[in-house]
Amino acid sequence: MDTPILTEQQGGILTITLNRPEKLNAMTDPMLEELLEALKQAERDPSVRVVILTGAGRGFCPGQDLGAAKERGSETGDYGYGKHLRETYNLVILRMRRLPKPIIGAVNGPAAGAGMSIALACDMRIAAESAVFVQAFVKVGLVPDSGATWLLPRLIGQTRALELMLTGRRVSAQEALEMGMIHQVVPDDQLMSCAQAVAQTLAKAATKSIGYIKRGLEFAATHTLEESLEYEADLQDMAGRTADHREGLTAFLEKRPPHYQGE
Ligand code: LHQ
Repeated sequence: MDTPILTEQQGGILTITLNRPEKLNAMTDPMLEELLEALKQAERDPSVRVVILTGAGRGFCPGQDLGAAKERGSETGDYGYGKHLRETYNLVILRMRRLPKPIIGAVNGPAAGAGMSIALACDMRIAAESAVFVQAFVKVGLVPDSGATWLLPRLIGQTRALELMLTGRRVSAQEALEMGMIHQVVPDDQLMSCAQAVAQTLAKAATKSIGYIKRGLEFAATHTLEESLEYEADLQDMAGRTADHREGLTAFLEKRPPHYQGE
């Protein structure tokens, strides 16, 4: 197999491309390992301000490679899917949600099963017109995983999430937009330029502030208002001490655009 994950950095934008186009980028162990490594590198490297995640060819990601899953002996029960999830997908999803930098999912084609979960774990989702979203798990006798049970109802509500999970039907990019699952639908040939344009704006933003916004929303999703007010105050303490906040204030008072360094 060729390199299963491609990475390319231009300015502050790191593009991670799932690269197994002949199988719509179905996930294998090496892909999951390399994706995790690329996310760790994005976190470590201060020059990375934004991540774009996309797929090579006509697919985004149809989830676990079902051929590989079968080969590993799932039918005889000597290989546990739970262990596999805990050691691979779960780490990827947590790493994405906790990355203190924005991730834009440029969904270029089918996002199914755990591949849809990976799209949902991005902070923003821009989809090509021809992309589809599929809660495929039920179609192969499995359950939504890789964060789908947590992420999808929060985006589109329990009623719609349950319907998609129970039927496993294909949802077009347009319908996903109407449901509030994604942020934008664009013509196929404009997907990457649109994702780049959003990324360029975010790459010039106050990166620490964005990291704290992600943390605040994640915390609030599982805590009370009182706890969230406390957490907001802690985050605001930290944001208030950043160089970018000082620059934001100075720029405002000097009536000029701010120049954020991500510090
Ligand atoms: C695939 C796959 C695929 C291999 C398309 N595998 N080849 C996590 C961890 C541990 C254990 C278990 O589960 C999980 C979570 C999961 O992700 S389970 C859910 C796995 N995903 C699915 O069930 C989705 C299966 N795929 C589809 O439903 C369709 O392929 C979609 C809707 C994604 C796209 O449909 P089409 O655009 O009509 O394309 P296609 O079906 O013709 O697929 C193109 C090729 O990609 C084809 O190969 P071929 O050699 O015949 O051209 C497919 O076999 C291959 N492919 N998904 N998951």
